[in-house]
Amino acid sequence: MKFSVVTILPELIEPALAAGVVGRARDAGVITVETVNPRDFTSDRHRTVDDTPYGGGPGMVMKPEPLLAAIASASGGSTPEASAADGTPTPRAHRVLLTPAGRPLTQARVRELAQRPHLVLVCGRYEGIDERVIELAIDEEVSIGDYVLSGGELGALVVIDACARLVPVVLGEATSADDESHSAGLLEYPHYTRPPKLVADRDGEKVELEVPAVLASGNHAAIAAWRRAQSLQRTATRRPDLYARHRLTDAEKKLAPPPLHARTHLALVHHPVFDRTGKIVTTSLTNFDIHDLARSTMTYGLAAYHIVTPVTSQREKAAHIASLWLEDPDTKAAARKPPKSGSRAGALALIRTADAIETVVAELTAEYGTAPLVVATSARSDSFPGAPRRSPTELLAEASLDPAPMLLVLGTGWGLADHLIPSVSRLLAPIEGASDWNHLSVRSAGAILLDRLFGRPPEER
Ligand code: 4GY
Repeated sequence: MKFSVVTILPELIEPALAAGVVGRARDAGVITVETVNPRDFTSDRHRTVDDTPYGGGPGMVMKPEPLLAAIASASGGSTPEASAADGTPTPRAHRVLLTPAGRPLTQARVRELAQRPHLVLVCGRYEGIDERVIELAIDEEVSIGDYVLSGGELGALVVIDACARLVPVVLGEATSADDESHSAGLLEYPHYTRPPKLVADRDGEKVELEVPAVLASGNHAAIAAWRRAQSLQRTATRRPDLYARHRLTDAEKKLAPPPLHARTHLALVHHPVFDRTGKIVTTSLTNFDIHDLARSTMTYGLAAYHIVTPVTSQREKAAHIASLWLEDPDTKAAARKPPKSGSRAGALALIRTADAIETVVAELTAEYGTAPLVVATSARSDSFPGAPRRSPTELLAEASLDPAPMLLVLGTGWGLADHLIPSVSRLLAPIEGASDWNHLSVRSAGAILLDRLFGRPPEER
């Protein structure tokens, strides 16, 4: 594979490619790197490559003519394909400009670029290059990240390094590059080597760090499973964006706990909540809230819906409304195949009542053998000051791999009395629209939230 770097600072390129894997690939002739300097394509006495910007503003712009000539010289040929007439296949190189305005470089894009026999990497300097050069002589703009460098050279080096390690070598063992492709889209598992017990100093304190026992067990299946689980866990916590896009394989599903929706419980809290004046009150049940949130609970496949009120007669009323709803033939038919048969018949366990949120927490702890992750929702961003904020994606990433149940707590009235609900350990960011009038009904907010967490995106239907 050949790389031609178009740059007015060729001295930046050479030394960075002399050592390591890339250096050896060059020595072996697997890749070749040349530099082409636009300054060598000037005709004035000062070898000028820049000029002032039209329209004014700071800095200079790279002149089109020397740059165009350098790119043409580096690329060979002037047509994208070989001319079929003489039959000699000499297609022009693929011409890439390094710029923060380009398509983000990913491993998938690197794999595509590495298929090309010849890449021309064009490096801008100053404030930028004349736009017409891009129009005339650039096939693709690539960005190595959302920051601004003083020139494209470091970007070109990144592209060369990432491509070079994928180019198959003629001699020697296969690189570890293909090992990564089957964990594509996930972060790597942690690596260890000897010694098995590392004695070291951490901030003046002597510590002993051991290698995870499974890695020395000789059990290859167990090692592979551990590594895959580590990959999944790291990706979920460090890169929720990558994790959200990852489709779990059947093997990975076995490593992961049951789907989060099936162990998520919804609680509608009538006490302790605020009234409009900030006083702690107990609100009354409303028929709409019970019905609509029950429907949402069912639609999104949650484990149960808990109606929380300290008033005994209100709990009885809730149980009555629930029984009517569950007796409805349509509801019955849908509820006959509950996601997982729990302790009681699935459908009847769908709507439950409790005197306090702590009671629900205790029930779930007993049922699952582990305490639930209690997540509050609030229209006010200053409530639950001690609980870390989570976006739905972050919450999914965090809760999906942990086998504990999740309890989503919705408040009635003017919101949950945060200081009286200490079991809450996460806060979902408020649901906001474009206006600053923010008074969604609890059943609307609940439905939106469930869709953000568990709704299948339209493109997957
Ligand atoms: N980010 N990814 C990047 C860059 C420097 C002014 C145009 C980046 O790839 N290249 O920051 N390049 C600028 C400097 C001219 C290129």
